[in-house]
Amino acid sequence: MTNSHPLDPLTADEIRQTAEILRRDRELTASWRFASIELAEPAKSDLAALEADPAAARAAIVVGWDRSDGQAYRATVSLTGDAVTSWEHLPGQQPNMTSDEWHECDEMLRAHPDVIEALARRGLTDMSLVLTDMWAYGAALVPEPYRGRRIGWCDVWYRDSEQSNPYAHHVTGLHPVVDLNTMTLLELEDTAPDDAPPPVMGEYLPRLIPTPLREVAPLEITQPDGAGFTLDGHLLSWQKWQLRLGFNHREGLVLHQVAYADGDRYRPVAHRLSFAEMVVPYRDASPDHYRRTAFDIGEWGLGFMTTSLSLGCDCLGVISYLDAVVHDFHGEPRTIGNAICVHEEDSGVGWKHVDERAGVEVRRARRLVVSFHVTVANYEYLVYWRFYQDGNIECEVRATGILVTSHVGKARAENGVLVDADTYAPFHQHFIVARLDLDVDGPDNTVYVTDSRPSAVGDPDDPHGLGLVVRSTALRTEADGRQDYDWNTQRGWKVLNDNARNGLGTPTGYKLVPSAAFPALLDPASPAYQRAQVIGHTLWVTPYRPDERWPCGDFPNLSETDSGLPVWTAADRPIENTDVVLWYVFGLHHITRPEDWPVMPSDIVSFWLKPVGFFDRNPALDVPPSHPDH
Ligand SMILES: [Cu+2]
Repeated sequence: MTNSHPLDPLTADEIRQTAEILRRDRELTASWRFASIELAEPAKSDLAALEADPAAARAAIVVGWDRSDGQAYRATVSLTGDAVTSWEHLPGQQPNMTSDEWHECDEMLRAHPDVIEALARRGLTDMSLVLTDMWAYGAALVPEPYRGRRIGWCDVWYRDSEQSNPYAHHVTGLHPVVDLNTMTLLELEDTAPDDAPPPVMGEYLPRLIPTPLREVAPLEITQPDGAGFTLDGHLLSWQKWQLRLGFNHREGLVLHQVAYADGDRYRPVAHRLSFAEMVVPYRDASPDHYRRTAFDIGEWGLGFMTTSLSLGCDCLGVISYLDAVVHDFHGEPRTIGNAICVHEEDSGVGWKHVDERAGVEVRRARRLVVSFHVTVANYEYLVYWRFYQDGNIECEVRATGILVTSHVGKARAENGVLVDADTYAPFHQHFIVARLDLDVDGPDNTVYVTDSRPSAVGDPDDPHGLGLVVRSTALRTEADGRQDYDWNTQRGWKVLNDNARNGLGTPTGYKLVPSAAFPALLDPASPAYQRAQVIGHTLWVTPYRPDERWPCGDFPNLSETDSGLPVWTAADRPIENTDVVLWYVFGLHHITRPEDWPVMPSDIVSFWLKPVGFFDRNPALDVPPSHPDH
């Protein structure tokens, strides 16, 4: 029997109970829809007391709306108290889109006579081969008569056969605009009515591709004595690492209370690590693409789109899986089996030296991997958090799946690349905002920007100009905390605890090693930038506030401006020697290639958190040697 913990995600029963309490106490009608139901996570300051209390209170946060008038509300529901404890009207806000609406919209459009007729004009008559794909978009681009309503716009796709790639043939020029509350077609844009999709090879299933499969030798990972980690409920322990796994509809996997054992105590490294937003502007201004600015976390939710993993395919070796529970828009729980994967991996050589007398001394490196996979319509994001024996934490993201394409027609050919016959893939960017609530040896930390600066020839103390100085500058307020990467100084950021000292007498710390960072390359006046001003900097630093979770605002769906980080940080609050949260913006600057078609080989990006003076020496000295015969 595993004890529950105040940070454990809501169970299926708790989700059901939350919906029932809210329906009962607020007398909700049949037109009510649940956008999100999640654990009301205890504030950091309350956690210790709650952990010690077996009857600790549990609560849920609900966001929903009434389809009949479009009004949205946010509620807190006490599960232990069986009551609604807060109810907030959210005028002018659109809660996240739901996959139920996406499916309803697809069904409605595929049965709509105007859509059927528009497709027939192109020679496309089998509606079972049609997929319509609804996107959310920015308020500034919604046609004037529909402003303020819950609006989606759609692509129409046509597949060759039942099992064919649904995203192989874009029906270019055809875009339904839909009111999602009345579920009615408002407009059917049709700018290329006679264009039949060209023949392409857009398939990836073995039986549909024109190439025989290559031969590969079997490769199996075995751990004869089982895995080296233990998973007790949501508490994960492996060698010297310990952490707690969380999950919600929006962030998907959340890592809590990450700590490293030093002697007989666990030293905190991070209180909470997650992805808080993903912004994907497509950089093509043509009628088929100008509305494509996806907020995959704020509009759709990584948790809602998490897919089940399969052994031997998604993860290799001795695996433990955790299920996750989300819900539909009626508040009914939905369990995602095998949503989170935990396993160990060999990671090559960890350290090595060859000495004439002592001989070869070498250690294999091992890492603990916690991962989940997300399918956002045509695209996949695979997220891996990796914990190493030397104290490093690596966060890797793989992007794969099917590119968005259109037929060249009116497309702006300079904004993308040809990937198949008359088939063009626009350039785009995937900005991911990682929310890193580090607690290095406790909550009170200071972030320092580190810049490497060379000496100049002629310095009396350094006549050959060889010296390199690393200047560390404390970030004292939120204005300082807006940081951009600088290649010329190999800029990085250290999170130090100035109240703690290592054995060398210097503050203990972790370093954010920036990689996969790139500039927004968007005019700040553009509607896309206005909604996601977070992408204007590589790093933002804020003081911890439990309710500051979403960098582009609580409700980026159909938003006009970014009501998150730019608004919070306008107060320019102090961030020195306090509980800091780092918001790191990284991702993929996706200049599409023919090789990304018909299914994209994983594009891989990552960033690292590395100990810097957290330990007195290499903490992996105690890793035992492997047996050479194995
Ligand atoms: Cu991409």
